[in-house]
Amino acid sequence: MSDRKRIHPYNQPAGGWGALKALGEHLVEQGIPVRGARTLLRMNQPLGFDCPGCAWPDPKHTSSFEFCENGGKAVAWESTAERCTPEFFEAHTVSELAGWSDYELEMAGRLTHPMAYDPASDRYLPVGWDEAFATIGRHLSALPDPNMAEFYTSGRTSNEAAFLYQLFVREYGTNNFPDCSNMCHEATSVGLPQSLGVGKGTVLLEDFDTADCILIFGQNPGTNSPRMMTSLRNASRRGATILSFNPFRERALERFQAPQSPFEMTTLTSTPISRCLYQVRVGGDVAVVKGMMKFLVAQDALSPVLDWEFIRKHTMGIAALVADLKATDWADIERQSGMRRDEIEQAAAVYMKAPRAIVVYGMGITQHRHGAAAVQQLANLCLLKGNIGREGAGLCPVRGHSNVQGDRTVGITEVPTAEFLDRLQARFGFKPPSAHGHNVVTALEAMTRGEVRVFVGMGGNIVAAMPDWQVTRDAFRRLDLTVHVSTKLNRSHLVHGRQALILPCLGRTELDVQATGPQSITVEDSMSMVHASLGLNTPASPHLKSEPAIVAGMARAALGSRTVVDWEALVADYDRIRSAIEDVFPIFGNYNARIRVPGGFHLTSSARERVWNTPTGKANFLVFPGLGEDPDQHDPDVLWLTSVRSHDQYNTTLYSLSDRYRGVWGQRDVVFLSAEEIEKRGFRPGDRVDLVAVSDDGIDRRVCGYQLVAYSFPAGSCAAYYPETNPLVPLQAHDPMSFTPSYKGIAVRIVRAALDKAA
Ligand SMILES: Nc1nc2c(c(=O)[nH]1)N[C@H]1C(S)=C(S)[C@@H](COP(=O)(O)OP(=O)(O)OC[C@H]3O[C@@H](n4cnc5c(=O)[nH]c(N)nc54)[C@H](O)[C@@H]3O)O[C@H]1N2
Ligand SMILES: Nc1nc2c(c(=O)[nH]1)N[C@H]1C(S)=C(S)[C@@H](COP(=O)(O)OP(=O)(O)OC[C@H]3O[C@@H](n4cnc5c(=O)[nH]c(N)nc54)[C@H](O)[C@@H]3O)O[C@H]1N2
Ligand SMILES: [Mo]
Repeated sequence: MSDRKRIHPYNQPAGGWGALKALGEHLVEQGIPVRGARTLLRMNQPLGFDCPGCAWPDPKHTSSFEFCENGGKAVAWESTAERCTPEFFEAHTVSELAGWSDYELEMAGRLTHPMAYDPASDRYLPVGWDEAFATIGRHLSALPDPNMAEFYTSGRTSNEAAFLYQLFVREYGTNNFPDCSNMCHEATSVGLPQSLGVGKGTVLLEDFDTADCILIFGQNPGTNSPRMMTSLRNASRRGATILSFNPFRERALERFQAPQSPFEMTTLTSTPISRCLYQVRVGGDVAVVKGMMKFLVAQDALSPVLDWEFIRKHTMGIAALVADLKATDWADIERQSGMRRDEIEQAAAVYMKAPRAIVVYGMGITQHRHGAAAVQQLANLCLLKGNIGREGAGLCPVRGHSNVQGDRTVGITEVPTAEFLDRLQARFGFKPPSAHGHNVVTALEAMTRGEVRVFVGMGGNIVAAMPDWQVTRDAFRRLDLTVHVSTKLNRSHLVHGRQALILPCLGRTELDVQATGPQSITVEDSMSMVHASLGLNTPASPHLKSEPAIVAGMARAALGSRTVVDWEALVADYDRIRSAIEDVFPIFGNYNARIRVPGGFHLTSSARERVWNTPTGKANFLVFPGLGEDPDQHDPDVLWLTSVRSHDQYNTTLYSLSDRYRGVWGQRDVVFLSAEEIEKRGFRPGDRVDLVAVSDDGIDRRVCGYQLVAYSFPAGSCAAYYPETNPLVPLQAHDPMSFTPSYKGIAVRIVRAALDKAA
């Protein structure tokens, strides 16, 4: 936090000594230099807890200690020595806290007591658990229609808590499950089933050991899934070709120094990662992928390079795809992608020649108005070469939150299938609602229309994570009751309804003791491996409850005598929750036995087996007409802004104000763009500007006083940090298929700062 404000390039490789130093400093800042280090040794171990950071898998969860700077920061953040107590809330009104930065709010430490908002004093006051549950029960029972409540989930929630949560909410009577994945990989969950019949990836960690080529689109592994660097480094060292497509030359995509390698650490050497790093224009990926496929199809006409045996046996729609590619002009592809034809052909040739290829992608693909279509074009690219369902090959969406994928698997969805609802009814005996519920965008729209009275958040910080802050905030302030199950104080607690509750819960690292003894929970990683996690730290406060216990408390209070579920029994022993999950979802067969095997088990992905659960019974080539152009894009003054994570943040949580690899220190109000784009607009690097969103609804959306940073960045594009730039994203700017907000494709103009705060 102490970094002096400056822009100064960082020339070291990703990882290495810089990472060790940064984590050491972070443990000191959280007041746990020794205890924190000890806690880290239990991360991702057979009898330890699952890292609460990202969803990248571990080598069978049986490895010796694997250093990960950002996993370490996530753990230290949760195990901090700081406490946010009733005395803290006594000392600060909510209006005062609203003026604090997000960083300062979370630095208050772990929440220790359930708290209820008191309008008379404008403070949160301590409240007993029973009274808190009774308040929730009273509000929910009073609603004339259960669809007037929203039940949000953030992806750290365990399978057990998530399953109980959906059980409670469905017995209560709604499918309103806005979820963090609506802002994240929904484009995958919606796009891939149409292509491959399953909304998940098709690779396992071991596939990285035999892939000949790895393409990485719009994902920043060195920061957001640093343990992935081990796989990439090994692949690079054994000669696999890695190509990256990203507007930034992200350091970890260039070179990586493995903290695990005594040789690299002592000789200060590193491993090159990407053979080429293509600086694609923001939003230009559909064009790149179509260009690559156009090249493959053209080559195939000369001599076959596509996997025709696979295409004939397993797919539908090749003719329409080929026709669409033929009709697409190279000039348009070049303009939209920001890449030259020869570069795209070079990349395509590498992919063409590779016997086995993995296509990896992240938020740079999904968070666009055409996110689901972009995902489908990546699936097309894989299908052309038969790169699905064989060793060393496949599609690899890198999930975000450590259990966002598991939450979906166990029923957190606003669009449940009839089969799932039938099984739920058969197992529990109540009739769950079948009408589709709200996702985050439609929930907010309903809130804005005044159709929602109660919001319950199972983790997360939705008010900061959502687009269009003004609209979001107005909507939350209209509610009768807002409830947040949280570990730390955040913005969502301060933008509250008439009544508001903060319910503090145990974190992943902490011991969870219920009536039958200590409990473990389970999570599913990005590659569909399910394994147990056992917290061992003493809880941050004796007043915390586990997420499952909190769900049970809310359920009993809201459902009263009408519930058919024995909530006490389920919470007393999480094995019983897992048995219930298994009853509803047969893929979890033998759940309790299988998670006791170190490393856990794999939930099969049908596409990996080349079983296509699509309406056609085949994998589908899907055509996306056009290249994802946007109406405003031919206005030369408009820049396409992408909002990204710094190296020192976890979503809305900031660990510091610096971004080491990008050379930004002590500040976040910066915008990256090329020197040419700066000059073209009559500015100089270092000038302060306002970013003004371009939209046709007449609303002035702007963020002010941003410093221009000259950077190697594609023409027509710029980047700044999430969540500060969220006010710029109009709520209606989302993918029509998946409703994913267009966080990475925001049309903006830059204007001289109204208030020049340059110092
Ligand atoms: N330490 C840490 N770990 C995390 C998180 C965190 O915040 N901090 N968040 C977790 C979550 S919930 C998620 S979803 C993941 C997010 O992990 P990522 O998917 O890596 O997310 P971002 O950093 O938002 O953006 C990814 C990359 O996309 C690039 N990009 C931006 N726009 C475009 C574009 O139009 N095209 C292309 N090709 N690239 C583009 C950016 O430059 C960036 O390198 O990480 C998870 N892990
Ligand atoms: N502009 C822009 N906006 C974005 C994105 C972007 O790239 N750009 N990314 C989007 C993405 S990918 C995501 S996933 C969302 C993230 O949205 P969320 O998941 O809603 O946000 P987080 O910042 O992860 O939530 C942090 C809070 O979670 C609580 N918490 C932490 N651990 C636990 C726990 O174990 N249990 C409980 N109950 N609570 C806990 C703490 O109180 C903490 O303050 O943001 C989205 N918003
Ligand atoms: Mo995410």
